[in-house]
Amino acid sequence: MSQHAALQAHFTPLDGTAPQPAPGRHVLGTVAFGERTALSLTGQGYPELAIPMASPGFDSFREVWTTGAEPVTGTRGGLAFAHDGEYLFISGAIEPLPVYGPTVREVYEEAFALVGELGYPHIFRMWNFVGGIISPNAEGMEIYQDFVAGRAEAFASYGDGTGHMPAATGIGTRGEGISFTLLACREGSPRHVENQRQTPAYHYPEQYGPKPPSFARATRLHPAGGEQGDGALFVSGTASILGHETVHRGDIAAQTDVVLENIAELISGPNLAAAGLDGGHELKDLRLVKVYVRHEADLPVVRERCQAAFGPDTEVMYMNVAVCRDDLLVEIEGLVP
Ligand code: 3HB
Repeated sequence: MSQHAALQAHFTPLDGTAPQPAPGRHVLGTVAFGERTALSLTGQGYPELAIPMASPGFDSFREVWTTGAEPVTGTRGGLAFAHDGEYLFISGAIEPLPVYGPTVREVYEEAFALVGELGYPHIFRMWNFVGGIISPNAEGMEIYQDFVAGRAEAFASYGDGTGHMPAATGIGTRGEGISFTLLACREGSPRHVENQRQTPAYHYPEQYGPKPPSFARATRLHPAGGEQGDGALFVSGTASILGHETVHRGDIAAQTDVVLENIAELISGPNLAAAGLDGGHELKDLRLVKVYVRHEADLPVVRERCQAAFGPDTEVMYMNVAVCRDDLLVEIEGLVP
């Protein structure tokens, strides 16, 4: 993130040792992409969400969010949180259920209520980890659609609708149950960005499910007191979708190229200008990239294309999990600091 921003993130190995923040930095929260499923306040006080996303040949790692101020931490219901006066980190976990919608609605509403109560009204990034994402629930509905419906109901009572939907990822895991992490701020102002190549997800037609997914393609965080271009640009999970349709079914190389082109367009000057934002970026500016690959055997092709597209300073982690449509083979997210 920019030198003005107090919020930063990095990846560390998942080797059992606690992350050591740099002098003057404090851990706000972590996400462990490993073998376990758990949500807890660690011995050091901050929340850690553990998600089963690791597998042989792919990466396991911890994502560590740090700030410049000492955080206050706590738990409430199924939520664990930490906040530092400007940034709030919340993680939540829902155990495996036959049907998720009503519980997703309840737990996300709890999280949105906490955002309000603690005084961090602007959610700027969410990650949703959905076990069995394209499997049916006990009523035969795809679990992703079940999840999306519950989340949409929760979002209906948060803010005033589309303008407040943050950048997000909605991705499969190698376990069961649903968990999430959100980041919100007090004084800063997030600006949500759509992609001129893609239909806004919240306007998807009904063929994909009864409710459209509640997220923006990207969010730029304008930190309190900063200049417009100071804030990080958070890029949502991006797939091989043009308009609202999956393109290049069954062709991993072509899907990866479309994903990279979609992100390149999303973060480009002209696309940001269409959202009223200044600046413009290239793929090599991305950091903290996560690449979700549906089929294990596709990893070499995806890796080769990503290595060619990203810069030498781009950290890239690969995971072998399902994506939210059964014809999507790869999804990529990241941020521009
Ligand atoms: C979501 O439903 O939050 C979501 C799903 C995706 C990509 C990004 C966000 O496949």
